[in-house]
Amino acid sequence: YGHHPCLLWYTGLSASGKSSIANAVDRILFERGCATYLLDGDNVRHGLNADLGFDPDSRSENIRRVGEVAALMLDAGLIVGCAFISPYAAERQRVRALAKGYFVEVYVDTPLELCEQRDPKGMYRRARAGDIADFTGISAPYEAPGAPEIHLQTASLAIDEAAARVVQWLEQHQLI
Ligand code: GGZ
Repeated sequence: YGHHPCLLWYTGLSASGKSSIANAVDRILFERGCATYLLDGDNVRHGLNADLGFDPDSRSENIRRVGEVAALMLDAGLIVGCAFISPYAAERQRVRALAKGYFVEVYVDTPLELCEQRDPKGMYRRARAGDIADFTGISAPYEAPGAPEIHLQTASLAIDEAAARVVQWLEQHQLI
C-alpha cells in the first residue's frame, strides 16, 4: 500500500473549477501509483442519480447517495475524489460522519462574479434570465464551509497550483 484511503470532497459553485482541480489531483495520484476514483456530476447525474433534479430534496438525496457510494469505495481502499456543488453544510457534515477520519473537505472558493464571467455552459446567463430555476448562487443558496481542511482561493491560484496544494496536504498528513 502506498496510500491510505481517503475522501477528497470538493465543494464550490458551478464553474468554480472543482472538476478541473479534482481531475488534476487524480492524475498526479494515479502517476504515483495510488488507486483512485473520481465521482462528479458528469458520471453520477447521468446514471445513478438520473432521477434527481436540483430542488433542495433532490440535492440532499444526490449527496446522500454519493456519500454512500464513496464510503463503499473507501472500504475498497481507494482515494476517492467527489466534485459536487454540495451547497448544504448539513449534507457535507453527514458525509463527513459517514466517512469518519478519512474526510478532507476542499473548498474551491471562486467568487460568484468570476464563475459568472466564465459561464462555460451559459447556465448563469440562463439562470439570470429566469430560464433555470433554483440555480446555485443566483436563485438557490450556497453555504460556504466554515473550516475546510483545504481552502483554495482560485482567483489567485492556477489549476496546477491548486492541485499541488491538495497533494501537498495529503503528503503532510501522511496519507500518501
Ligand atoms: C446548479 C445546475 C443546476 C442548478 C444544472 N443549480 O457547471 P456544471 O452544470 O457542469 O455543474 C453544475 C451541475 C451541479 O450538479 P451537482 O450534482 O454538483 O449539484 S448538487 O451538489 O447541488 O446536487 C451545473 C448543472 O449541474 N446544473 N442545473 N439549478 N447547477
